[in-house]
Amino acid sequence: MPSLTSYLNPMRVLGDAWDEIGILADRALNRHLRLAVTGLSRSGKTVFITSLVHHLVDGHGLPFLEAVHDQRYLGARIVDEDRPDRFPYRRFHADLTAKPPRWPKATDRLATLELELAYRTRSLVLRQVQPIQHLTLELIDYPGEWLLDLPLLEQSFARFSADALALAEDPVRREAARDWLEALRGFDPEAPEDENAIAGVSELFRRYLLRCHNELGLSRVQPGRFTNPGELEGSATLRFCPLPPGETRPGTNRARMAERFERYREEVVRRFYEEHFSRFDRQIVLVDLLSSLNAGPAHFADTQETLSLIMKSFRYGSTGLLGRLFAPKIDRLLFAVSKADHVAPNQHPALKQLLELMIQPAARAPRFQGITVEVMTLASLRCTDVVRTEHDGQTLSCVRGRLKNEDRETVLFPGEIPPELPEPEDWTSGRFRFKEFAPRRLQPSAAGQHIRLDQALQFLIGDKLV
Ligand SMILES: Nc1nc2c(ncn2[C@@H]2O[C@H](COP(=O)(O)OP(=O)(O)O)[C@@H](O)[C@H]2O)c(=O)[nH]1
Ligand SMILES: [Mg+2]
Repeated sequence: MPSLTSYLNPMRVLGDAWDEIGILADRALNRHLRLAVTGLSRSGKTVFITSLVHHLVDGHGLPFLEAVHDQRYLGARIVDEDRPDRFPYRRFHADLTAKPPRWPKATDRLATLELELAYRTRSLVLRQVQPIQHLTLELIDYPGEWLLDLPLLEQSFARFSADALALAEDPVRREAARDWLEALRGFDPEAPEDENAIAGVSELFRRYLLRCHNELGLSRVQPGRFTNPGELEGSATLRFCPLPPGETRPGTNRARMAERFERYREEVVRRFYEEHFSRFDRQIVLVDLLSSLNAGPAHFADTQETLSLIMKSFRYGSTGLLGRLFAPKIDRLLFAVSKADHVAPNQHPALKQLLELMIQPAARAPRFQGITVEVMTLASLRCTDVVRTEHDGQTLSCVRGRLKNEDRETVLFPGEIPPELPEPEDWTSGRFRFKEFAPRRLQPSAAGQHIRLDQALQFLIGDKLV
């Protein structure tokens, strides 16, 4: 209850009244919040969702989530856990709580998980009628690679082909593309349709993209379902590849490939935007910035390019060209550097600033005026401690943890994060040495198992728990 003094303070009374009206207005809307979690492969989506649910079940270790801080949060339960498209929380949770714990296996498709959160409202009016309120939180995990397909919506098969062929000439990619390009020289697009020949050359194209994605670690790899097929694994829809220019005559190899490209564009890309993306309320994009710094300037540039493509998705529908029909309704968007436990906390401000610089140009665009964009650094599962060591009379902040596939703990100095966008000459050899850590076992009801997961939650859902 507000204290006596607050009744005597007119500003405070007004503030409380606004708060009350805000809560009541919110309660008139539906109590279902769709929070999408995305990021490129291995950016940390699975671990993020698993840790999030682990903590939300009883609200432990989340002091920065206001409802928890105010002791109004009561807990969460998973709804309809056994539906086939569900995020396999139990399995991933079992991985992280096993002795010894292991990182969950990679996933490549859209999966959802529904939680029902219970909390006590702070509304004076609602407290009289229904003091315990519920919010259904739907978490949607989907590969960020799918967002990179957005430009295909505006492209013809000829245009897609020209762009992809030019990209395959890039010095970083040329070698990986060799087998496919060679097969393409022996492939006649104007010949009568031959499904075997089409399948052969398309498969080499797919292998080229897989090499770019898995071995070279590049993220601009289109079409996204070739590397992250999800439910399209093995489907004929994926049997096409870019072709050199030429006229499309019916009954030819080219005609069949062009038709499949169009089907991909309409039934895969457009459908994803219509059925999923345009229905999300909030979105977190996880970025494994440390890995891209580790991999060098070409990868860093690729990540930057990728982020600006991803940003375009959120402005999607604001141009007349694509129509406003399924413009996203997202009102809060969080870009988060994941795995921040790879570096000491004194590096976190620079890490955050670096990501801010990377997304800033796109975030200033007009469509973003209705979206609150926030940038953060976090670790869903903290696997390290900080130790300070002396080196040449200087104090260094190092991290201590067990490296992946090693038995003992190691102390290492992972390198300094540049607070500015690094120039090519800044990449002196061995400047960044971020190593992968083994997971620490997720404990029930313990504090300090993550970094800023609660602050991320406060931004993403905190305003709905009032
Ligand atoms: N140290 C650390 N490593 C993490 C964290 N989150 C993810 N990782 C690492 O990143 C890998 C990929 O994470 P995952 O959640 O499977 O990525 P996804 O492909 O985006 O779902 C894991 O296997 C871990 O090695 C974290 O919070 N801290
Ligand atoms: Mg995953």
